[in-house]
Amino acid sequence: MTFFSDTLLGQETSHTRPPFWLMRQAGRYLPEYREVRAKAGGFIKLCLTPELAAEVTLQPIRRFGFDAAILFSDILMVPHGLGQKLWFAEGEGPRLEPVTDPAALDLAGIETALEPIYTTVRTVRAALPNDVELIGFAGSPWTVACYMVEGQGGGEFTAIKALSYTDPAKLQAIIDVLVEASILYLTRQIQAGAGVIQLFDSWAGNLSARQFATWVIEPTARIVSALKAKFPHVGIIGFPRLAGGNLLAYAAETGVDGLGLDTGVPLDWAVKAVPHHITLQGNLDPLLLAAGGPALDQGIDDILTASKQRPFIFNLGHGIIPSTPPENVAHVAERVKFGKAA
Ligand code: 1CP
Repeated sequence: MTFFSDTLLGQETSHTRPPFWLMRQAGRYLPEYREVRAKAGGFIKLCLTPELAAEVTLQPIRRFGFDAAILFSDILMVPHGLGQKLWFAEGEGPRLEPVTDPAALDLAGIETALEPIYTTVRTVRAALPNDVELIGFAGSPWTVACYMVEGQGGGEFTAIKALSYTDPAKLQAIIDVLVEASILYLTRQIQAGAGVIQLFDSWAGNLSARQFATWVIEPTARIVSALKAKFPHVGIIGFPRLAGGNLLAYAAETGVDGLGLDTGVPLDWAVKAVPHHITLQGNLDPLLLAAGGPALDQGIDDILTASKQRPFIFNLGHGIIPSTPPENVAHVAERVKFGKAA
C-alpha cells in the first residue's frame, strides 16, 4: 500500500502533507511528451504501443515527483475496444462514428483489442518506485456514452439528451454495455498492477436530478460494487465534473472512496458537507496553474489549508491545459511535496 492509496482509503499516514498528482499530468505541455507523440504516428497508436505509452506515463513522475502516475490512455479507448470507429482529427479532438445499434458493440474487444493497455500497466508498475501509486482509469458510462452518441465532444450534447428522453431503453442498452465493459477493463488494469482507479465523469453536469440518478449514479454504483467485491483494497475516486447540487447524492450513493472536486466547488463547503468517510480531491484551477505568480501561491495555500481538515489529495479541478509552463508545475511540486515557502 502507498501513502496515496492509504490516504484515499482514509487510513492514518505518517505524512503531514497531502499526496498529489494532476489530471492530464502527461501531455502536450511537456516537450518530452510532444517528442514521443510525434514519433508515435497518431494518438491511438500512442495509447496502444506499450513502450511509448509507458514512457509518457513516467515522464511527469521523473520530472516532478508526483505521488501517483496515471496510466496514459484515453477514455475513448473503451468505445474503440467495443469496435466503434474512432479517430483523432488533428487539432480538433476525438471523432467517432455515432453508435446506432448497441447490440453491435462487442465486449470481447475489451480483452483483445485493448490488450496492449494492460501491458502498459505492467510495464509502468515495474518501473515505478514502490511508494508511487499507479492510477488506472475509465470514463464513466454517461460521459463515454456522450461521445459515442454524439460522435464528438465539446458541444451541448443535444443528441444524447434527446435520446435519453425519447428512447431511454436504447440509451440504457448502451450504458449497460459500458458498465460491463468498464468492469472488465478496470479488472484487467487492476490485475496488471493499477492500485487505485479513477472514474472520469467529465460531462456529469448537464443533467437534472432524476437523470443524474439514472445515468450517473446508478451505473457508477454498479461498477464500484463489482470492483469492490473483487478488490476491496483498491480505492476508487469518482470525478463527477460540474455535478453541482447532485454532488452529495453522488458521494452518498455511488460507494466511491474519493470525490474529485471541480474548480467551482467551494472547499470550505465540501470539507463540511461531504460525508467524512470520503477523501476529497482537487481542485486548483488549471488556468491558475497556467497563469502562475502570487495568485497561484494563494490557490495552493487554500488547498493546503483544506487538506489539513480531513483526508485530501491535492489535484486540479480539471486537466492541465497545453499552454501551462512546466516550471509552474515544478513550483506546485516544491510547495506541496517539499513544503517550500511561497
Ligand atoms: O494530441 C494529443 O496529444 C491528444 C491530447 C490528449 C491527451 C494527452 C487526448 C485526446 N487524451 C489525452 C490523454 C488522457 N485523456 C489521459 C491521460 C492521463 C493523464 O495524464 O491524465 C486521460 C486520463 C484522459 C481522459 C479523458 N479523455 C477525458 C476525461 C478527463 C477530462 O479531461 O475531462 C476526456 C473527456 C477525454 C476525451 C478527450 N481525449 C482527448 C481530448 C482532447 C479529449 C477532450 C475532448 C473534448 O473536449 O470533448
